[in-house]
Amino acid sequence: MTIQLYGCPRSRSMRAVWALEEAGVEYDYRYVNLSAGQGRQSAYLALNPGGKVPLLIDGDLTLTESFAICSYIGDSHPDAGLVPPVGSTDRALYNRWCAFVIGELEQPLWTMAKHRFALPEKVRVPAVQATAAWEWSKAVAVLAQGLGTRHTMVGAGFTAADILIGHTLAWARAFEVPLEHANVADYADRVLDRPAHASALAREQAEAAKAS
Ligand SMILES: N[C@@H](CCC(=O)N[C@@H](CS)C(=O)NCC(=O)O)C(=O)O
Repeated sequence: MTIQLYGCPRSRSMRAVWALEEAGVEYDYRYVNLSAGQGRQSAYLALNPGGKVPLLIDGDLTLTESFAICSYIGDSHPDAGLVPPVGSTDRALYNRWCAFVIGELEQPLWTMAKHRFALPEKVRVPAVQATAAWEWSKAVAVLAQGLGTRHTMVGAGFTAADILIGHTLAWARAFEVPLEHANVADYADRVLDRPAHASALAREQAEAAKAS
């Protein structure tokens, strides 16, 4: 059965679509128009009670969380080399950097987004932007140090850790948040220049346009 990927342009579903494109997997894209509230409609909540994207369905498996989805795509398509082998040092480091993205790197950007537009206006706190910028500086400094002169974040080649980090750096650029470190900026240019990233962007946009 063909994989179904539920997503929306300019969201974290880009990570899952990018991984599918890197792995050369065929998939049906299901557009969830978040701004129109489709993520909160009962049909979608029945699939994902969290109401969020990305969501992947593969046969009996229904999976949320971009980190888990990217790793699943990599594990189930080992030839793509998107995840290091289970039990290896590189797999441990891969898990470390993916968890760092979710728990540390993206959090200041998410705080900025929540207090700029995502939360109801009455509970937004404009002053938190400066705190989030400070937290971003700390997190991106850790990334810069871990990256050093490496070409990719883990092991010898491109992995889904680069997808999660690359997407988050593109998110920072979209928010006009500086990457602050030359090695991080060069790395972002490099990973975002991959053909699979361009295909993923084009697919999400085309599917959204088709559904509108
Ligand atoms: N931790 C989740 C976060 C998913 C998430 O927050 N997705 C946002 C879009 S980037 C969403 O669907 N928001 C809709 C909502 O909260 O109603 C992941 O990494 O997949």
